[in-house]
Amino acid sequence: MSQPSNVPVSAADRRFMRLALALGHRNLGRTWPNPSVGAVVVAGEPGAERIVGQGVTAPGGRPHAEPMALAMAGAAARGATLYVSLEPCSHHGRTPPCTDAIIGAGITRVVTALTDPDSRVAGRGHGLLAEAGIAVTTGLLAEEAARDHRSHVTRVTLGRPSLHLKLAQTRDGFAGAPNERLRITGPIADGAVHLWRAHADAILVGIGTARADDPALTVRLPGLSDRSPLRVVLDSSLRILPSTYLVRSARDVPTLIVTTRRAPIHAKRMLASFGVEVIAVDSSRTGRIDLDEALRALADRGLTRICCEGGPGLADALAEANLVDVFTLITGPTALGGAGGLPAVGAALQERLAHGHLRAIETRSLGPDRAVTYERSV
Ligand code: AOF
Ligand code: ZN
Repeated sequence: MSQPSNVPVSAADRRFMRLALALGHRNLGRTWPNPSVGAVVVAGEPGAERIVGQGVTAPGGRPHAEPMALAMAGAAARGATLYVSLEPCSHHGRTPPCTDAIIGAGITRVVTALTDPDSRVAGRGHGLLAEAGIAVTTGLLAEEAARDHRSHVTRVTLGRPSLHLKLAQTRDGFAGAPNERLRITGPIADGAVHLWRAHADAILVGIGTARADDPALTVRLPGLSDRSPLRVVLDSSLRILPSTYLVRSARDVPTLIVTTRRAPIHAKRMLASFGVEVIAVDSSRTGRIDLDEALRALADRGLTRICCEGGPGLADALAEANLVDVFTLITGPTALGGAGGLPAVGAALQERLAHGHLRAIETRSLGPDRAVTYERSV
């Protein structure tokens, strides 16, 4: 099979790929089990380019981005360039492969950001396009694309979803004061958290947080209130109470509880009567939920992007099990001093940070709060 020829890319190529990435970014959290891909069709000579089509993977994962962009372009796709944030698929799924649609539309150049690691594609998409005489350039803005497609790559290569851990701490490092509900972060940081939620397939918390904070874990941003993802609680012995908001509101926003096989049957029945789904996985040697198994079970259901909102106990267990792909630590302006309770960053997470397993990639001011985001370095 002929291989793609990597011709030099121009500033315009970068601009159009940025647009494809931005389009794909929009539907993050809505396309699982599929990745959210962006595609742009550009016609015209260099210096006089016109965007004639755009597409993003539809909610639920189908149609794919490329046929949407090609349909918008119509006859203008003939002789045009297609920019796409992931290698076009070459397999016969629920619809014919995107490579057929691209060749059929008369596209003469394809620029992609990332090779699709899905074993049904894995370079075959690029190869088929090149074989059809299309000029193929790969790897443009690959680093940016790898961030948005991290979930797809992790699910396909490791069989688990990607995990973004978020923790808030006081200025002196506490997760909060004992026996007291304390707001650590302000409204601007809360807005950022809600946007992460909207871009996740599921939000994960431990039973400690579910009981202590009684959170809603919904997206409350104007225009995005329909983007609340699935809410997942890890609860090894089903200690969750029917009065918990996550249980009471399960008919409005789906809630899934992951437990162990030793959970009492009456608790399962109670939860089912509220519309809460319960799945059981193996427990670890210490009798707690095996986190690898729990994440695998979520991936088996098609979930690819998990945002974990704590608390500190679950966060540290995830760090210990080496399951944290991205970590955001938000620090508020208030110090608790002697009134402080549990430290937000536990020993295992501290160690991962100290040894550079998680390295800082971004620092943002969110009103009076500061958010540092770290990424897995290997
Ligand atoms: C594309 N464009 O917009 C997306 C792609 O189950 P299917 O048939 O929909 O195929 C899913 C696979 O297609 C998925 O695992 C990934 O490899 C690819 N996703 N490919 O050409 C798109 N979302
Ligand atoms: Zn496709």
